[in-house]
Amino acid sequence: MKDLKPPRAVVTGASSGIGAATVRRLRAEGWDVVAVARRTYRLAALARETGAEAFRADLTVADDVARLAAHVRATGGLTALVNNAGGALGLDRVEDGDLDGWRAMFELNVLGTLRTTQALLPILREHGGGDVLVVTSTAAHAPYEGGAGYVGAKHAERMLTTTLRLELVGEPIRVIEIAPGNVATDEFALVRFHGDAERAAKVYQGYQPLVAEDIADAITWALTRPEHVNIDLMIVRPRAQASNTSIARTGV
Ligand code: 8X3
Repeated sequence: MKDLKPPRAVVTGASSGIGAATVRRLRAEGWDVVAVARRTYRLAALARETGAEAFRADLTVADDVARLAAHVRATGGLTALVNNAGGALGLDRVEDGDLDGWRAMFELNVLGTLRTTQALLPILREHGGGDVLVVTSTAAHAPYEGGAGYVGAKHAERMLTTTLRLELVGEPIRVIEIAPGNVATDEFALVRFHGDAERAAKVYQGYQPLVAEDIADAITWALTRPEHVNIDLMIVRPRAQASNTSIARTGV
């Protein structure tokens, strides 16, 4: 049995979007939360607002993740790791793909999740088990034109997740994948398009996209099922989106 009361989560990518919404929701449900991101000023504001603990770390840096694990172990342990940090860079055809962008996407989405999971999994075991939840994407399930770098990284992250579930069977650890479709957040599309706000806004025009709270809701629901229930995979899209490339838009 998981032994922490209240339960305690580490949420990565906590400074904005789905991560910040998840911190708020878990705190509202009575969880202790360690909110992890690179930007300390945003983390500090979130910590003040929610009572979460802020921890600055860059998940592409091994020493930062080791410090995070040491901190979590020394300050009470862990019930759930929410691997949310990630992102897309560019929307280029394969023939035009930017190698540095692809490398950065693999570093954060794949190796960041791997490194963080490797570092924190032993702490889940020390506390009678727990959850490894990975926020992938519908890009982890099908390609779209211009998406290959992100689609490839998210497919790899998904395979890390499904393989881990196979490897841990029999242990009291659940491995959960939440795969969001189009979620209108402040930063996902803006970062993808290198700060081009007009192009970013177009991604969400003419239909009702998901909001970060919708995914925080799914994450919280999956984490709070009875211990024998493992939500292997939840794909969550806006009603107006039938696939990565089929979106019913009006007025555009
Ligand atoms: C976000 C969905 O379609 O931009 O992960 O890849 S998409």
